[in-house]
Amino acid sequence: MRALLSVSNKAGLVEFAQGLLELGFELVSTGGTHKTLQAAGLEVVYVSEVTGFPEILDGRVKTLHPRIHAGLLATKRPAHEAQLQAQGIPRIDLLCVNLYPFRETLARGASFEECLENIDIGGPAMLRAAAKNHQAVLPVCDPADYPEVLQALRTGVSSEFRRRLAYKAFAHTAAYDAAIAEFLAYEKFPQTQLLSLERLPVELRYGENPHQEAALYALEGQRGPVLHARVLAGKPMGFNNYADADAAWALVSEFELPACVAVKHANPCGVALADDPKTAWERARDADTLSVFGGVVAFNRPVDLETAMATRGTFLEVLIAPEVSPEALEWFRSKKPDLRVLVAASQDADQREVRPLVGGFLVQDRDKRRWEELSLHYVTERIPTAQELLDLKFAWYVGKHTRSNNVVLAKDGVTVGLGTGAVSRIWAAERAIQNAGERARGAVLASEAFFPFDDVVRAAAAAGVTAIVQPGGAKRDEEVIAACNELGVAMIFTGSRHFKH
Ligand code: 93A
Repeated sequence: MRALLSVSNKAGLVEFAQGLLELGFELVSTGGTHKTLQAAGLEVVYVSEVTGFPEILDGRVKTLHPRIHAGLLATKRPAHEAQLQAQGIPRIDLLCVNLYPFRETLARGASFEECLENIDIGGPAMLRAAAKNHQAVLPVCDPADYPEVLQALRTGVSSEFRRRLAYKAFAHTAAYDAAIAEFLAYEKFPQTQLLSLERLPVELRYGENPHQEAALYALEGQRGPVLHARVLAGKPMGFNNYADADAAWALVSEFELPACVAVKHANPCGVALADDPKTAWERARDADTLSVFGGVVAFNRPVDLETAMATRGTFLEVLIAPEVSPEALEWFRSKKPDLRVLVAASQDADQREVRPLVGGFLVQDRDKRRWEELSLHYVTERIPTAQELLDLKFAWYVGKHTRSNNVVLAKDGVTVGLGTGAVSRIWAAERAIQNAGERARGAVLASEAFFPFDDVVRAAAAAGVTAIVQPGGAKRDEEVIAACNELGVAMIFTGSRHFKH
């Protein structure tokens, strides 16, 4: 058996090569890779000995040779075997390649010439050949896979494993080429905007509705905490599950205190802070016991058995958390076998999000603005109390993650009334107030965009709301402030709008 190794990223290379040697592989490799392996004292053949041709043009031509590509593309069919024999071409059984660091070179602001030089030609050609011929050649392109590949070689390589490696290789070269194309197309485009799509190997049964087909794509270079989350239990994830889990995770990730967010149809229906996740869940559930049914819940703290058991009696589609204890997982598996239990990484790394259009999508930076970054203006005679201020901050975060127009009523770290996705602001407010009922008394109100008139202030004050946060900046701000002063309501302007459509 023979392995060809040609890698830019030399991480884990020596251990991997050592493992291959122990399995009886003969190793062939290119200049730098060869040097690294030889320096580690491993036996390795230089690629020129196979091609009978030197590396030329500063390494631009090293493996681009029929003796390499025939070794990669030959199937196990007798005719192919005979042709290899006739030409004295060695068969390659495993190809380990990772590509010139094009994106990294671009990202560090290198010159145009240097970026061009870092476009790998030979690497993708070999990787694509091996991936096409994965029934005969194992294509390995990610150092993270080395241990699993060695393990598979020791215990037997399944056809599923071969296919997964082939998928990865083509996804990798496709994203690589897309980044190059984008680099050439948009000379003035900020480098950080480079976008490549990768389709994930997740089979969605259908889209938003059963008669729609759907697929899951990731933006390369983004961590996509929900689309890359680990599904530990329950039914397979569906289109709406992903959408709602994403919305819930984005909101719950905003809070420093233990929090629980319940989401229905991409909007929060109950959000609460507490000293522990179990209480946070109970408060979020009780915020709107009707809507939480069939919802998606997110926690920003590990879910333990106590918290898990507190979900008894509420039908939930998805639960997502940074961690789920083994006992909690066991409980979910036996008592709520359909519940999809997800563990996700933190949200912070991601910069981009997309919004759907028919036939395409809009891309934008995520709205990462935090309360601490706002320049708050206390515009009324009365200023909010310390408790009101805490609730205003809480309500503001909820509003930031709720479909526009929205109005959020909150009290003591729990949402008491939510008006979401309304086409006019007063309707959002009326819905929130109606939702809250008696609980509006002593609550605070957040609005993600300004008030065009003083009607929201008057309706809120009549229901017992005592403090308001909104961006300000409307033509009639003076009237709105005057209404607050007349009614004894404290109001803060943030100067920052948070539409979400
Ligand atoms: O310049 S290339 O496009 N021409 C080639 O023939 C070729 N063969 C392998 N780049 C080529 N490679 C790439 O060299 C591999 O994809 C890998 O990234 C790198 C490893 O080079 P070295 O072993 O010299 O460090």
